[in-house]
Amino acid sequence: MSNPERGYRLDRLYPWEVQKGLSTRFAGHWIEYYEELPSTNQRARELAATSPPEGLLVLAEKQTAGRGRLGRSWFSPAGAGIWMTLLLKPPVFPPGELPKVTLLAAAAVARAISAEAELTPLVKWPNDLYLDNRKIAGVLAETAGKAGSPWEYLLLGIGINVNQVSTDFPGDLRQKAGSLRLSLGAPVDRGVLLRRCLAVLEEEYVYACEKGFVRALAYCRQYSFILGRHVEVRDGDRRYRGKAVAIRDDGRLELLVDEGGKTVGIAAGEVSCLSRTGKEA
Ligand code: BTX
Repeated sequence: MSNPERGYRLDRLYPWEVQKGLSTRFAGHWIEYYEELPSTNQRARELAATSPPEGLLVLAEKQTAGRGRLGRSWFSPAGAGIWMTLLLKPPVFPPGELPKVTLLAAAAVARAISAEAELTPLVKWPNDLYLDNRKIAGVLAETAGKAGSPWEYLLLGIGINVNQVSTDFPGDLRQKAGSLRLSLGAPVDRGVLLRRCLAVLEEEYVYACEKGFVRALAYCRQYSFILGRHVEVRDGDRRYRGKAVAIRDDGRLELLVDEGGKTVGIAAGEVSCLSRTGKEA
């Protein structure tokens, strides 16, 4: 419901307004806009089967079944955040590159937030952004396409908590989720931020297509939430505890494990930071 004290709920990310002043070559030149969708990634997957142009953006004011990784849900209330999926058609990325693509998108969104809101989000490998110890954004990168060429499209699903206040989050998220507004102390213009996200995403993507992921990975290392910290990583049934020492060039997290002092490279997983006593920090 609209609340006059929180005027942000009244604004909309209408495509014609988003596209005014958009400086990209293709990202966001076509926008499918919805007041409400189950999930922008799900809609993007349907669209991928119809051979859409590269750069198509699926945008929703609200998601009723927003998705995170491993079937988790992503809370996406109306008008408070940016919930979008950008369809790209990379010439070369095989599926094994998805972890790096995810980090690339996280780095691009972090750079866009730094530029527009003067905040410095940290990248929490493998796919989230944190500010003030709270999760403020997440990336869900997937592939899709016509039958027979399922890797034709890259679906970059991105959720950014922009203008929520803490009471906007349900109880289970209130302690761990943040928003740009909560960190900045003032609301942020979603349209301006969205334009900047599209510009930086396109720039990083074009750069990576030509020169690889070096630059995006360097950003993730420099502004990492976990490097140097003692962490637990859960990857399916496996659990590792140790110090996060590096993000490798292939996007894997390198962990110096507590037992045996060996290093392992982990492709995907859920990271919790531990205190010195070994408890979750
Ligand atoms: P993730 O699996 O890393 O994180 C999901 C977890 O994050 C949830 O289990 C919950 O604990 C927490 N969470 C849920 N919603 C929020 C929120 N709004 N803010 C902070 N924490 C939250 C992260 O997955 C990837 C999320 C991508 C979301 C985008 S939105 C547009 C696109 N469409 C779609 O369905 N998903 C993507």
